[in-house]
Amino acid sequence: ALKALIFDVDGTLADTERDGHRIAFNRAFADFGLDWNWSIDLYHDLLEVAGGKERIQHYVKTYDVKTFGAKSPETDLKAFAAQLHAAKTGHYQTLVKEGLIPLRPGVQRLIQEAKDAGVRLAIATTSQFENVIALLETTLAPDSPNWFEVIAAGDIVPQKKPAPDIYLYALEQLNLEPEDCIAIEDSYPGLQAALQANLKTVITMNDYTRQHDFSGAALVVDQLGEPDQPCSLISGSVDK
Ligand code: XBP
Ligand code: MG
Repeated sequence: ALKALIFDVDGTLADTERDGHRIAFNRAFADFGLDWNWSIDLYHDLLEVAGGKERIQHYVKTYDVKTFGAKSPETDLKAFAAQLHAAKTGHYQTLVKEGLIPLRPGVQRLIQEAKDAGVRLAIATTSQFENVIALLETTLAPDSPNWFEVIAAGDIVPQKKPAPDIYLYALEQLNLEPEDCIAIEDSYPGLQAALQANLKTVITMNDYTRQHDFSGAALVVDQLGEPDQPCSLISGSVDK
């Protein structure tokens, strides 16, 4: 029987990337006097690399950015990315707390129904812990972080998605076997992480992940659905 749902955050609970993380990165770049601008299209490509600090380093290396460290050229890339990322986290929190990033359809309903049915709740995300808390408090309910027994986030494991580490950590903290749980994800890297942890996975895709390969998912839907806004089934079946 199903004992727990393990949720991804970015792209799954809310569309946080385009109007949240991306804008926050750009604001941090401006703070540091950098002329970098992550457009919607560029950010689509950059999303291949999970984790904000990792994404900044990937950008500098892959796009041959010469101007990094405008105000601190002497620091190495990893340290510089960490400084930039700290500023980005501040901007992201501001955006989230302004209420500009709503939950996706069906998320509130599913979490409430699971809670009422005694299904345990957990989170497994690449994002910073404090970003997850801000999003939950603002969109779900002020006390909603307490609804989740485990909030596995950010740097708590060394290897980010698509590595399974964050899911393995969540399972260990829940003290459950993968067959007792379902993961809910939106992206290819997230699906790989969950599948490698032997989790049955439901994909709720979005505009940034529509083209991803979701082979191996138990179910793929376009969103989680509300009574007046049913989801469209893309592949899989509910009794799988
Ligand atoms: C989410 C991410 C994150 C966010 C930024 O991936 O890739 O990196 O873009 O988060 P997933 P931080 O949904 O698969 O967990 O800047 O807080 O790292
Ligand atoms: Mg995601």
